[in-house]
Amino acid sequence: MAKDNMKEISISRAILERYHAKLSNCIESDVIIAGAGPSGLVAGIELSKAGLAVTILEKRLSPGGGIWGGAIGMNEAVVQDDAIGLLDELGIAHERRDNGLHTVDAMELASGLCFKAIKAGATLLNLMTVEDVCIHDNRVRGVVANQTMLVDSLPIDPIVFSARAVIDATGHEAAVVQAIRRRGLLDDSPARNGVEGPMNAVAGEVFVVERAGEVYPGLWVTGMSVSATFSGPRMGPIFGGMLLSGKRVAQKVADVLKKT
Ligand code: 48F
Repeated sequence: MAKDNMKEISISRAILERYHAKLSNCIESDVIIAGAGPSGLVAGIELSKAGLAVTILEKRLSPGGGIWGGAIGMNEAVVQDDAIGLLDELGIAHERRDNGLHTVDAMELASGLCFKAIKAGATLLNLMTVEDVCIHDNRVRGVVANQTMLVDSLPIDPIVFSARAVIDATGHEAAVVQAIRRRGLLDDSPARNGVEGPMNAVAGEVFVVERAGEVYPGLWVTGMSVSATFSGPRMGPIFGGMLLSGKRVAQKVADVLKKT
């Protein structure tokens, strides 16, 4: 066989073998995080640093969620004082503004969080859409996921990623919570009807941190999924609450998993 041809075969084989090893390894994790936006990535960093095996499943090609576009496509993110310690820990630069606010280059924030999550030990799979949840003995035990390109296009079955804990970090979609809610399994009071409230940046930022937590045995919410689940306010282009919500949920999940 020609030498060039041999090299092409090696390139393809290297990708196939490495990807499948990675995939096979994360079929069973300590924690599955659905969605790689700011809250999911911070949760992934913190839980990996705590020594847990973390898999992050992201439906899009690029992880980073709503960070990349800043606001109306202007790629600066705003972060408040409370979350600056976290940015410093991660080595992400920021510039002070008035009113306790800082700007961060959105490209640096998105790529920095992805980089840190992987360096901390998390496995990040893109193009993987979480479409359902696994429940055994009234506890979430994993998620059902399919390649994004196949979802709604071909009748091809998904696979299951199992875990001791699942975090819904899918943003406004709250995809894992919705999978439970549509079966009537969520304890739904009128205040938890899944419709986000109108914009209130200050209240919203507090809400996503305070209410980040377990919503069903084995299932936690963080970031905008918190607002979508508990009908909290929208909050627009400010990201500190998302980062702190990811940190808070990671602490809660780590506490529970370390005890079990
Ligand atoms: O939307 P996203 O950035 O969520 P977040 O971490 O942060 C919200 C902020 O970006 C922004 C804000 C509030 O106004 O400041 O909205 O709560 O990231 C969610 C990620 O989840 C992915 C989606 O592509 C995005 O990268 N995602 C959504 N649905 C699924 C999913 C799904 N079914 N499976 C896998 N990933």
